[in-house]
Amino acid sequence: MSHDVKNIAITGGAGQIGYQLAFRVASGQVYGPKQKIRLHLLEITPALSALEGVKMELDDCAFPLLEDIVTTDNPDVAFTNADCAFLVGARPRSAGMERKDLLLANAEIFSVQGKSINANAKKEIKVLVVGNPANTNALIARENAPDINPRNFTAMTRLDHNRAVSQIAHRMGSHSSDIKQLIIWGNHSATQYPDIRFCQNKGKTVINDIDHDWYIKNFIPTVQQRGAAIIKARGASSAASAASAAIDHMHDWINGTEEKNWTSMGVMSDGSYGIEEGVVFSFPVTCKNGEYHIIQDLEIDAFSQEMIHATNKELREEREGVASLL
Ligand code: NAX
Repeated sequence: MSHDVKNIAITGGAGQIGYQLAFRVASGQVYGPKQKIRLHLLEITPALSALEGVKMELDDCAFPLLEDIVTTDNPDVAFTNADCAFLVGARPRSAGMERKDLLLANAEIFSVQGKSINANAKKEIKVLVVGNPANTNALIARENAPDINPRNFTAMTRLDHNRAVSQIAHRMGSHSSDIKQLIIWGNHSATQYPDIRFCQNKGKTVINDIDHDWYIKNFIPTVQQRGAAIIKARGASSAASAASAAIDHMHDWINGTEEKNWTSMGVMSDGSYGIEEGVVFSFPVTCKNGEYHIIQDLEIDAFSQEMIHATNKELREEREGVASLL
């Protein structure tokens, strides 16, 4: 591992997820225990005072790997020489706001940030979009960064993946680390398809030990609706688990996925599994040497085809909704 300082940008640094993520990144959980890092935290102007408080707390942790903390409301400062970026800050839906308006409000944020990344970040930057609608926001950022490899823009479905792993582990009476080869296909939304057809528990395929009715009527909706269930229970949306998934996503992309396992990442569609180019779609991937590779040639049965089609259709509609910014 190189000993130069890595610049890590986090947008929405004073938000719920930012407040979890910044500390875990600063403690070395993305690049490992030897890599010095510099945090670049971006916020909107009214949140700069709260962001200053986050900076004060980061200082108070005296993290051995943290060289410096930059706080700013200027994307061009935040993305300067960035090695990786977590795009978390986004516009929440306000009362009476249509989904279409939310899509457009966020599209503007991510088009500005895409341009700024293009102009200021390192060309090999790795970008993870967490802010919703994450897949389409990643598409917009990527389309506005023509000088950066489109493969470097990804969206987060790792939280859905981790949620699904945990549900299967509970069902099988196993530990989550025993559960491998699960897949989240498509959009980070209620149309996502959590697929356990290839999933293994301690090296053994689980599908034959899982009640089909439970899989269809309980497991799939539980994973799809988990975000809403957390809001109901906690009175606030998932934050620590979202930050944890963001760390997992970036860690595995940089350092590689574990042997004999894969993960789910929202990545540029390239025709794999009939998903034509033009959307950011969650696929099963392995990562090695800082690159991801979509697992190829998995069999797609009629039910899976239907589910994958539905989530692809939603992503194409989202794309239509922001066409003016592409
Ligand atoms: P918060 O509202 O707590 O924080 C968002 C922060 O972003 C705020 O501090 C806000 O001032 C800042 N912000 C807004 N616009 C900005 C801009 N243009 N530049 C920089 N900062 C900006 O939301 P939080 O709970 O942290 O969630 C952040 C985003 O993650 C939301 O869009 C949320 O929907 C999304 N999520 C995505 C998940 C995923 O799996 N992909 C799961 C968790 C989460 O729901």
